[in-house]
Amino acid sequence: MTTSTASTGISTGIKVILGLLYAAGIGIYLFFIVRPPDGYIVGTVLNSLTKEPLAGETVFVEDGAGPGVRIGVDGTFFLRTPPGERTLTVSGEDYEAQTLSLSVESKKFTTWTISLVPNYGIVDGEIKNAVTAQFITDQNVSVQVADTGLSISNTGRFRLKKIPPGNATFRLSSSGYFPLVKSVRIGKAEIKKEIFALSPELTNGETLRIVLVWGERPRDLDSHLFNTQTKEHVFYKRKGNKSLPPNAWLDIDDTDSFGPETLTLTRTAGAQYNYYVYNYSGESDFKTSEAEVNVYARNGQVKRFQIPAAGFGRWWQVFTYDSSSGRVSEINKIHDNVKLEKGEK
Ligand SMILES: [Ca+2]
Repeated sequence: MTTSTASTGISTGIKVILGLLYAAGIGIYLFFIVRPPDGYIVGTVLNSLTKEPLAGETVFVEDGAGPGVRIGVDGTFFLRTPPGERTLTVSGEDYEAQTLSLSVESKKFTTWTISLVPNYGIVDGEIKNAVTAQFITDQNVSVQVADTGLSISNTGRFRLKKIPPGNATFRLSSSGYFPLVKSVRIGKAEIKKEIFALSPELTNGETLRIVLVWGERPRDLDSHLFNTQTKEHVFYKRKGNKSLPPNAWLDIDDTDSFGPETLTLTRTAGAQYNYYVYNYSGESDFKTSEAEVNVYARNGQVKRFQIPAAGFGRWWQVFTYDSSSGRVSEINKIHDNVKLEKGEK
């Protein structure tokens, strides 16, 4: 009797286990049979700034239902997912992650285009000859952005992406031109146009070159060079002369934003000069002009002046120049107390 009861207990246990296994089998079977087939999401990931697909970038697309996918080299992706309301997360190292909700139907393709906002800025550079204001198209110019590893070699124009927001230091060089260093202030998710005006090396008679560049506004800034002894005044109305007095010449007067506006001096005898920039069009404040003056002597750049952050007026008094010593002395003040007209020639 005792053995029989024990035997009955064991067989009942086996039956329960078998029953459970059977039920589980049915459940698994039903899950696969009854569950509706997956749907598909086909998408393209764009850069919100350039509107171009993020080709070749490392960007992941996930919906929480699986491991997710990485976008392809053409910026597109294909994700198989259970049907229903899905929340996609799209993320990449250089972009703000984005989530979006969409409805996926079984066995159907849902197409999406997603724009990601970059965490970086883009500089569209124009490389010009500072004396002619023409694009340098006959030879490559090397462009490097300090501390970023970014560089490019190009003629005429270039586009550099992934520039960290803040102040970027650009270094440009090309045969026959003085190397140029320029600070560019760039914001996150900003495309900024910048002029890079390279000064040709000075030839025999030339002693000093002054290159003015600025931003989009004001449209028209003007260079003024004033000889304090002879009262000779070189500016857009009196362009001067290289080989005769005043031995200074306005190479280029730019009137439609960015510059370059360039002056070259040839005088070697002792003379004192004042150099000013005037906010001619005046539709916006000098301090926001991003104006910059580069001064070159025979051996290359001797000074770089950036528009002061303080001051009020339409004149920027930049520096004085003593042609005997070759000394360029900084003034760098914005004010209105300039009367060039007195005694000028
Ligand atoms: Ca001008």
